[in-house]
Amino acid sequence: RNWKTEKEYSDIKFESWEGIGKITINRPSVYNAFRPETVVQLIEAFDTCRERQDIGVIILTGEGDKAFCSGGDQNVKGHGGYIDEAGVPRLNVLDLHKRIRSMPKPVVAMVNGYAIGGGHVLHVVCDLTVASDNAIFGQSGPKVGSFDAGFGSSYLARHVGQKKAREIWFLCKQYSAKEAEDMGMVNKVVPLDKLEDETIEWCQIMLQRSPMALRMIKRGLNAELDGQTGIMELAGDATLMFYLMEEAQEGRKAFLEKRDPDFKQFPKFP
Ligand code: 1HA
Repeated sequence: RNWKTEKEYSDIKFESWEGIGKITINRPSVYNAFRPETVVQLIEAFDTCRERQDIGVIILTGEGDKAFCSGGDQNVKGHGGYIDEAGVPRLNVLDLHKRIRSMPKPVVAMVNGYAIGGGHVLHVVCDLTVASDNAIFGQSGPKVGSFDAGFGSSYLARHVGQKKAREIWFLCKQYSAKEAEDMGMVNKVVPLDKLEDETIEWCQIMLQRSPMALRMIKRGLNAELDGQTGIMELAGDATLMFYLMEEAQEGRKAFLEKRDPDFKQFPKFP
C-alpha cells in the first residue's frame, strides 16, 4: 500500500491511502506512551481527518509490534498531570477522547500489542477494535497512581458489563486478545502479520456504506449514553439534513426576498 504522509510530526505518523486516514503513535522506545505534545499532534491529525472530504474512516494504531499504547508517559508525570514543554501539567488526552467520540466518521483501533492504562482507554473510545493475537489489554491506574472514571470506565462497562469493568479496574490484570474478544471489547483478533490487511478490509467495507447513515448510527448510539451532549450532536446532524431539504431553503429564500414563506407546499409525512 502506498501510504502518503500527510504531515511530519515528532511523536506521531499521519498518513492516508484511498479514503483511509492512518494515525500512528510513534514512540516505540516507551511503548508508544503519550506525552502532552503527542496528544496535541493526535488532536491535530484527527481534526484534519474530520475536515477532509477524501477521508471516510480513520485507523488509530501504534508503531512497531510491541505496543499500541502504554498510556501516559510516566517520565513526564508530575503534580496535576503530565508536564508539557512549557511546564504546564495537562490531562489533554481527555480532549482527544471527546474528539474521537464526536468524530462523524468511524474510528478503528488497530491494536498491535500492549493496550495498557490510558492506551487501553484509547481503544475503548474508538468505534471498533481489530487486534493482533499478541495484543494485551488492561488498565493499570490503581497500580500506578491514576484512574480514568470517564469514558475509560463508564463506556468500558457498556462493552463488557459492570462486573467485568470493575474487575478490569480493581485488579489491573492483563488480558489476552482472545479474552478481550470474548468480553466484547474487541471486534476481531487476527495474526499480527494479517492485522493491517484485516483492518483495511473492515475500513473498505465501511467506505462502501452510506457515510450519512454511518454518521447517524454513531450519533444515535452515542446519544443514548451521552445525555444532553449526545442529543446536541444528534440534533446538529438533524439540522444538517434539514438544511439539505427544500423546506429549509424556502424559509431562507423568503427572508431574503422579503416575503412570507410558503411552507404549505411541503408534504406532512405520516
Ligand atoms: O490514567 C491516565 C489518565 C487518567 C485521567 C486522565 C488522563 C490520563 C492520562 C493517562 C493515564 C494513564 O495512562 S495511567 C497508566 C500509565 N501507564 C502504565 O501504567 C503502563 C506502564 N507500562 C507497563 O506497565 C509495562 O511497560 C507494559 C505492561 C506496557 C509492558 O511491560 P514489559 O513488556 O515488561 O515492558 P517494559 O520493560 O516495562 O517497557 C518497555 C519500555 O517501555 C521500558 O523502557 P526501557 O526500560 O526499555 O527504557 C519502559 O520504561 C517503557 N514504558 C512502558 N510504558 C511506559 C514506558 N515509559 C513511560 N511511560 C509508560 N507508560
